[in-house]
Amino acid sequence: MQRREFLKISALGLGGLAVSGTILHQLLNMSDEEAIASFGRFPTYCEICFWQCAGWAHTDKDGKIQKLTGNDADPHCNGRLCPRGTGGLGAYYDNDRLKKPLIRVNNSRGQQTFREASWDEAFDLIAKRMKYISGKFGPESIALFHHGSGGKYFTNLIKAFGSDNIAKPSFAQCMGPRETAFAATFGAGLGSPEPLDIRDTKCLVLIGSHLGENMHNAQVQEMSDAIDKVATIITVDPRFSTAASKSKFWLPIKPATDIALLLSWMNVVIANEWYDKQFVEINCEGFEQLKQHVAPFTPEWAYGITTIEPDVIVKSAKAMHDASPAVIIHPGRHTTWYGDDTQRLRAVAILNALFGNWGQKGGFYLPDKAEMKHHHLPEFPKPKWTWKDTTDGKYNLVDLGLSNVIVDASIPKKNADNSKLVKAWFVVGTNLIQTLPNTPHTLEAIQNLELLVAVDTMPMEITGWADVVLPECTYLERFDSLRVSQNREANISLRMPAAKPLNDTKSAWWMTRELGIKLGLKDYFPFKTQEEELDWELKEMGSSLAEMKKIGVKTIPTPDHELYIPKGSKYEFNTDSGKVQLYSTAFEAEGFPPLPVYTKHPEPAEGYYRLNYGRAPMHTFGRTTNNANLTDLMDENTVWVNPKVAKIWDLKEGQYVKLKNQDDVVSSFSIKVRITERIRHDSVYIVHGFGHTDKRMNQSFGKGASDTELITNVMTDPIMGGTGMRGNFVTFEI
Ligand code: MGD
Ligand code: SF4
Repeated sequence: MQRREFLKISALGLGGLAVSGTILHQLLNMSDEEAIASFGRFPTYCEICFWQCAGWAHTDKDGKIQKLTGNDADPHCNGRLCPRGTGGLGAYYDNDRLKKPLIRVNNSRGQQTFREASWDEAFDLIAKRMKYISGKFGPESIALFHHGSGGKYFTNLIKAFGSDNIAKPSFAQCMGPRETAFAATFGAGLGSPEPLDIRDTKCLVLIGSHLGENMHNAQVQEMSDAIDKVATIITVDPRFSTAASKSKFWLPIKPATDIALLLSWMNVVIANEWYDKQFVEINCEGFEQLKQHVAPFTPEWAYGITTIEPDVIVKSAKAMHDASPAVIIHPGRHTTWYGDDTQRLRAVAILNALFGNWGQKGGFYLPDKAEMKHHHLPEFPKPKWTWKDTTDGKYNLVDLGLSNVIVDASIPKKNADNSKLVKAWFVVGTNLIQTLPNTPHTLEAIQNLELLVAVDTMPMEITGWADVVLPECTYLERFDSLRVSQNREANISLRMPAAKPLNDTKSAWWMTRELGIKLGLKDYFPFKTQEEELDWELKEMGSSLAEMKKIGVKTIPTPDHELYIPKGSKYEFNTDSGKVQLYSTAFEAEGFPPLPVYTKHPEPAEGYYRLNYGRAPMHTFGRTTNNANLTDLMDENTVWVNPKVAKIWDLKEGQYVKLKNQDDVVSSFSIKVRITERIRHDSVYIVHGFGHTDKRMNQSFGKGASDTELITNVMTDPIMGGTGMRGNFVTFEI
């Protein structure tokens, strides 16, 4: 399988879908040179997913945006946007976009009875209610949920108002276990883009990471490079993913048993002395405890749990050893699966450490990041309490807000101290209804609020529950903060508008300043325009807005930054001891197992199948499923069913069924059956983000099924509070 073929497959899915006759096709027909020569060109970075590739928005002679292309100087994309990014124009041209501020006209949330309002009226109402709620319950009772660029500005506003109840679903519903586990082991989380030297690796292990379908641009490109250079790919997945089809080893593991496999790999690596003795001796602590701990976890033991044959466990471990230190056990992103996720990710971190791949070519490189100066702001008031004070002393290893804890803190408890109650939500760029598991619980919290403000570009489900809806313009119509990202070389990227905002939409930067002024917080908003602010920041970094408008991306390498450390050298890790903690003293101090343990998880009852879910390369969560360019490529999800299961249920390819979960929750809409050997007989698989229930979204309403609706069993991670979502089982309603 050559690079070009893998990229094509991962970009369009195994079906190799045709795009001819679509808008996307016409846009793609224009070469970059033609576009640049004839049209205007504005730098941007993509907001269609959070990889944030930098590119150009091209406009025609009438100033209409016609095409998006990648910026050659950008290490996130190397000049090529993925299909979603290229189709990002569909977000701008979407007729269903929110067009004006909306105010609820009756008191019943969930009934979409809004009237249009002016920005001034909307801000007046929000400011008045915020002051009232703050007077009655304290400023801490105002919480913020956010995802995407606009969140930063609202974070400043909410902090300036006196609350630190701020959370992103990309932590407790996504990367939280990974970041907590790597911080406990190596002293720091990994951040984004993860510093993985995939292009030079000799062995890449994907354990529950479906890179290629999960389209993180440069990582997919680097994986293609690695495949070209004949790297060994090892994929552990109950589903035959696109990556599995490119792998030397595919381990179709029984779901929920990954920790057993990881422990067994450690057992084999230590028993055969396949670990990096020098690195372990100089840079790690707790090796003897680890050795004793994993001694019983033989491949034969793991076989009984994982269904992976002992021989395959040994051979795949040997392949990692042979490649080391140029080996990567990929840490993944969406890691909230079974509630013991931080322990699973600790096992991933430890296995990486055993191969001595830290700071090594083909392993983890040491990233560089530009230092950014911010204009001096007055200090934020110190809140009297935060979400952490509502958890009875839990989650002490976590600093970032947990969205699910803030939801819990919004529901008054019977016979409990309700002095720390959240009473208002700002929801910026996140569709909490589809994003948080256990929707009835989210709705119960919403019904207890005194104010819900939703800031969105689309009439997504969450906006239907809001009291005030603020329509943000899309990323192609606004400036935003500089993208300052870690990479092999520190770099920054500019986003500027390529066109005026359509309708009466505004940027989040503008909204927070205007609202801040109404709240008497003007000192926190020293710049009159975002252009002024960007120019000030860029000049502090030795560039300027004028320069960045021309080049879009600038590398600002830190002098003397080293990408790798010499083999055999001592490195100072940011843990208590300065060493990699194979045995976590931080976990021990909090009463958690200092070494990862395997616990058995419930299995499906007869006639039920584990609900597994993931991504498709042409969509990002639910945010793209109304984008006409992308629905041309995929307009509904399907439920993957093993042929054996299809036979039992007499299911036919293409037939529509409803899914019902273990708590008798039935999907709102029917979903098409896809019969395939690529899924195990004990599971089904659907792509997340479909099954929208808001009729205002014409492309996506009623298309496919929502996995979130069916996730009513949430297994909370005791270490970091993440919401494990893969312990739900479904059956068919035909
Ligand atoms: P989306 O559903 O795409 O993802 O959760 P979210 O970030 O909430 O919602 C994005 C929202 O942002 C949409 O309402 C969209 O219209 C809006 N939006 C898009 N662009 C803009 C913009 O420029 N400005 C503003 N203001 N709004 C904008 C993602 C989260 O979901 C994550 S990170 C993960 S990994 C989890 N994945 C996941 C899963 O796979 N399955 C289930 N069941 N739940 C999951 N929850 C988590
Ligand atoms: Fe945009 Fe694709 Fe890059 Fe994500 S990977 S930022 S969708 S171009």
